[in-house]
Amino acid sequence: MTANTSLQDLNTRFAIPGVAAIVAGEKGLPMIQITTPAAEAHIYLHGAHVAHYQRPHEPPILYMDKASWFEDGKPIRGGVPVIFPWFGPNPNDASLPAHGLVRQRQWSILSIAHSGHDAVAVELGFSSNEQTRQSFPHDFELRYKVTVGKTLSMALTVTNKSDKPLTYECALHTYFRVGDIQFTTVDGLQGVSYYSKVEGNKVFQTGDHPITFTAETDRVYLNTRDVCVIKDPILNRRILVEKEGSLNTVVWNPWIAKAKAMPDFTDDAWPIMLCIEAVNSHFNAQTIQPAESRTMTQIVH
Ligand code: TA6
Repeated sequence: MTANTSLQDLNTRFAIPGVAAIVAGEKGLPMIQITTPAAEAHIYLHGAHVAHYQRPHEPPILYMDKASWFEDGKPIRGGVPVIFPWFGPNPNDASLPAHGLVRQRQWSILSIAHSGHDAVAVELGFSSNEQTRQSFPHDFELRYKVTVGKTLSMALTVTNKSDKPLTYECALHTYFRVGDIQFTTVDGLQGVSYYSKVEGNKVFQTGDHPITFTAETDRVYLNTRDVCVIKDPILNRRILVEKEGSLNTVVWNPWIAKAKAMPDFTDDAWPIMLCIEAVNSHFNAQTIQPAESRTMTQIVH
């Protein structure tokens, strides 16, 4: 079966004329192109990766690096990486990819449908298989519902398909486009404790002021359900980042040295991106019983 045939087949089954089409994206990877009066979006089947989200008369909301890989077996740098079943390096095997197994694998389209006024809901699926069981010996099913409209809503549901409890970490590792990180602030995490990965994982308590950025910032905020507000005076906008079913929020900017050290990250791009991530990791890893499902959602306003 050729790539075009499979695109043809996917469009026959899921396309909505003038609203949703499956096309060849970067490096020919299949991509769902969503166009509505409220917003446009691109979702790659590779990693179920939301790569683009933009509303009329506004710069893109998500950051996508020009140097990003778009290749099987490699993560896309930007947009919304879907992280499961471990966050960061694998605790037992450093040779395994950071941030889990599913962001580098092809997901299936389950449905594409209108959702309310001016929105479109795309549902994608991924299930455990022989390959995933080699590095994560559990049976699971993932459902990822992305709703594109005036807001961008992303809901990741994990179902335990085995006969024993399933413990996992997960994250929606969202890269936002900002005008200049040096003038950007983040409100909403005042008073929340965090540990800083660039300060020896020491724990700090945020004061009653917004977060500002003057160096590499890589923080895991603990036990917080708070809404974050990215205040961007350069692009003259505020982005509200709401979440449900997540107890950690990660705030990350690589700054100068780390940006240079990443081959798939443009050296001088660190000022125009900021990650605000909905996460369940470490002490907030999730455990679900056989046949149980659990959902984590991030909503970008
Ligand atoms: O979420 C922040 C973080 O864990 C950072 O430590 C940094 O490694 C970032 O993710 C990027 O990870 P990646 O595997 O996408 O290069």
